[in-house]
Amino acid sequence: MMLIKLGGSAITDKSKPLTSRAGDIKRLAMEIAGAEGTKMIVHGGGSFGHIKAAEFKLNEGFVDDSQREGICLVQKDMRKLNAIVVDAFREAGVPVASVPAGAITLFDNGQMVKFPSEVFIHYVKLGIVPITFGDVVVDRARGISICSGDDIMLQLAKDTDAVKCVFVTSVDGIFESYPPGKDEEPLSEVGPDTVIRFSSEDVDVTGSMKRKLDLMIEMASSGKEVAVVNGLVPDRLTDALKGNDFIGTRVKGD
Ligand code: IP8
Repeated sequence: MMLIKLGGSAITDKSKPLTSRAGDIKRLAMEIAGAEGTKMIVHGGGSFGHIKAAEFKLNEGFVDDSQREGICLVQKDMRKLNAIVVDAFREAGVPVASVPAGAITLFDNGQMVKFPSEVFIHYVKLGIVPITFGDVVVDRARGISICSGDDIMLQLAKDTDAVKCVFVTSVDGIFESYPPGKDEEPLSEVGPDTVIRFSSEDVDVTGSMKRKLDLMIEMASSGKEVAVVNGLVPDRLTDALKGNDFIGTRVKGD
């Protein structure tokens, strides 16, 4: 089984509100359709999630009544993006079921405490690819939290027999510094001992590149093959899924 995260930057233009990369989404769905094996798909928020989530300060929890509108808007927009992704998979001939994280996930003080991976496993047994996404979720202590697609990837990696976890982004892999320098080449492999320079500039409502990398290392440490590829370049995802040599970064565990 493979877990694939379609990152928000690969499937949307993060600088323009509610702008999907429709052509890339269709191609990525075709690439995934072309790879043998069972799969679960997670996607990020990009400009359908992060812009309004930041505007309404949803990552601070429910602290103000004015956030009610933000919660509803972000959930609505994420479902719009999800419908675009679902349509692309259906066009590619893949039977898919949409499983919104906001409907099934419980957080407590910013941490995921309940996530029914069993539902996903069940869909896979039926021959259906479950698709979920980063979302606004309820939080026992804070009212609400933003659940990132990366949190979901980690949980599904723990609870399933996935052997491969591929993160699809809009850049060529993981770099030595964040933000990467002009003309900087990605690292072909990173692990717990790789020294990466992080600046505070690369942060969205679900956290920094450092947090994403820590989650990937945790997955790799539990024995999963973890890869980061550029989804805007045709066939990079195909190569990673099929086990070919690929351009991107392999994440190693300890
Ligand atoms: O893009 C965040 O998911 P991510 C989803 O995977 C929202 O971090 C609602 C901002």
